[in-house]
Amino acid sequence: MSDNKPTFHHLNNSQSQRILWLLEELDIEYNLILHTRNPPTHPTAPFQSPPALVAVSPHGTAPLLITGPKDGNRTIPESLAIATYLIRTFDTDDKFGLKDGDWVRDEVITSMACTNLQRATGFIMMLDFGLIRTGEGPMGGVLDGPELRKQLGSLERELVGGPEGGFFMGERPGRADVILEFPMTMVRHRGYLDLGVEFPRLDEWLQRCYDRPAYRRALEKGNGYDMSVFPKVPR
Ligand SMILES: N[C@@H](CCC(=O)N[C@@H](CS)C(=O)NCC(=O)O)C(=O)O
Repeated sequence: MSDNKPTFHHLNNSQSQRILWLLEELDIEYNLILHTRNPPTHPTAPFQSPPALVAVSPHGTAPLLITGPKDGNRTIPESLAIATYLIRTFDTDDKFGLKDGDWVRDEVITSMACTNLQRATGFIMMLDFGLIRTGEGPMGGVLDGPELRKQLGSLERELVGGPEGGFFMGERPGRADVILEFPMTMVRHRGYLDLGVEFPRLDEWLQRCYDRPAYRRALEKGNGYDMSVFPKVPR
């Protein structure tokens, strides 16, 4: 391990928090570089990545992982690619089940998180941040609310019908749980709907993630994770 220690570039109030959680769940050594978003008063790039992150990241975004020398000091952007690399490289006991566990289920739920759920939360985020207007045309009313509820309904059914233990992948979080944490935190922090009332099993699942000792350590090591800091534009 000592010859293959990765370096993780993290950005506050961002989806890279879930990778910090994964690093802690894996219980490996890593170098951590904390970046802070530009201030809201920045003339051209408010809340965006600061110059030090832009300088190292091919897409100017976090999360970003630089592998250890054994793996060629390779730069890996993209949450899912980083998560898969970390698990394949360091989960030697197959705790995440990507080798001999139900990796097909993990792939399906990860895909739900990264495609339909991401699209639903992304659309509401654009309304929320005032980037687009809503209610115009028949699809406006579908995407603004019903679509998110449909995706969360599918996920809740997967959770309830899945293996026992409280996480999507059973008794401990899998890659799918880690990837889902961010869109679900967006729903909770930005108040897109009341998870506890509408999707109580998902709400309990999210709390279970937050209660993991590794999750708490990741919060302590990071530099803030509050997705409500971005201004809400009234509609
Ligand atoms: N598809 C990428 C998205 C990464 C991304 O957009 N990260 C945001 C934080 S949530 C970011 O770095 N924003 C700052 C910027 O774009 O300048 C992933 O899954 O990791």
